[in-house]
Amino acid sequence: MRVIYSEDHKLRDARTELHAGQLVTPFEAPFRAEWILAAVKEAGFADVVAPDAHGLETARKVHDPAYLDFLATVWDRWVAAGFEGEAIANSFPVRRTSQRVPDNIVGAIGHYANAADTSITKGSYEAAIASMRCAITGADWLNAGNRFAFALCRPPGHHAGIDLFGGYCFINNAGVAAQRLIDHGAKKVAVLDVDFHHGNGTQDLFYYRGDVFTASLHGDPQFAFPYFLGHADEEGEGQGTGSNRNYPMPPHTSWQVWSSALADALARIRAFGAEAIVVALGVDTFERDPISFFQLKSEDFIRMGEMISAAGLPVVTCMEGGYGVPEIGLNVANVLEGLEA
Ligand code: OKP
Ligand code: ZN
Repeated sequence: MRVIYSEDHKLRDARTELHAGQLVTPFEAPFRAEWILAAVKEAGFADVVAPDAHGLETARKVHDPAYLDFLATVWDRWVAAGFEGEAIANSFPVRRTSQRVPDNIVGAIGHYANAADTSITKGSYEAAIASMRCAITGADWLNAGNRFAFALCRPPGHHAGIDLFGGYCFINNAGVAAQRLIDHGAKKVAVLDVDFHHGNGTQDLFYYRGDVFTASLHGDPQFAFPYFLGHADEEGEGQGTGSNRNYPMPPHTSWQVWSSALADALARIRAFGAEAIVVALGVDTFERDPISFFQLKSEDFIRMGEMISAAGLPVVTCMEGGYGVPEIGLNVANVLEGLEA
């Protein structure tokens, strides 16, 4: 298992998250990656490397280039407007509104936001680029003929859509990794999203494409973020018809129920003909995660890795969510151990 990690994740260190009507210290904070790295090393995964210095070529194939330009410049534009707080979207193009991009930075940030929970700060873009580079470097480890890589991505990516940020995500790392595998010759790949939250961004990237199968196991959007996508009847459209699968599950879902959804997703990934799996790994399915409502226990994450490994495909794992509790590191290490078992 090659582990890819960049110190530059620390550049993403917001002071504020709009949560429950207050500006709180963000759940998605630098300690997460530090705890996960420490636990992964502690578990014996010692092959830790820095990512290669990739540009935006791959990201431009899954994101709107104008959106990537927005991400690169939003902080400077916010500061130039004279604002002193962090950049938070508060006005959105919703039903029956124009979808043209406003010149004004407050309008532009609303245009590109899918949630107001993600304050943009100095360094957020640079950290997102470093995170994306970890994912590409992980994909390239598979392209070189290896079976397993773990991209310790931070900030996460699976809520980032074609031209949308939010849910703590800016660039869709798992989506970029999938594109990288395709660009290096894979005909078909799968993104398997086991984060507690629906991978709405990843679904958006590939919804009309037949070369990337997307599957997501998550809290039912009737009750959980991202609320507006993730239902079981979203199956892909056009060339992508049948290439998206959602497994929304209710509060208190335990390993027994969750793992049967995983088994179904893996069977469909095999039937699709995927040559590799990109796992969007959130460990916020853990029973004590502070913002989620599933009931997985630490030992369940070993079984999760074993089940994914049994599909017999190369696997690049990209870090997504998992918050607050010390067990996030152990739970990630358990998945990696299960993969290699
Ligand atoms: C990102 B990932 C807490 C709930 C609203 C959205 C959660 C984003 C989760 N304020 N924030 O999928 O773990
Ligand atoms: Zn999550």
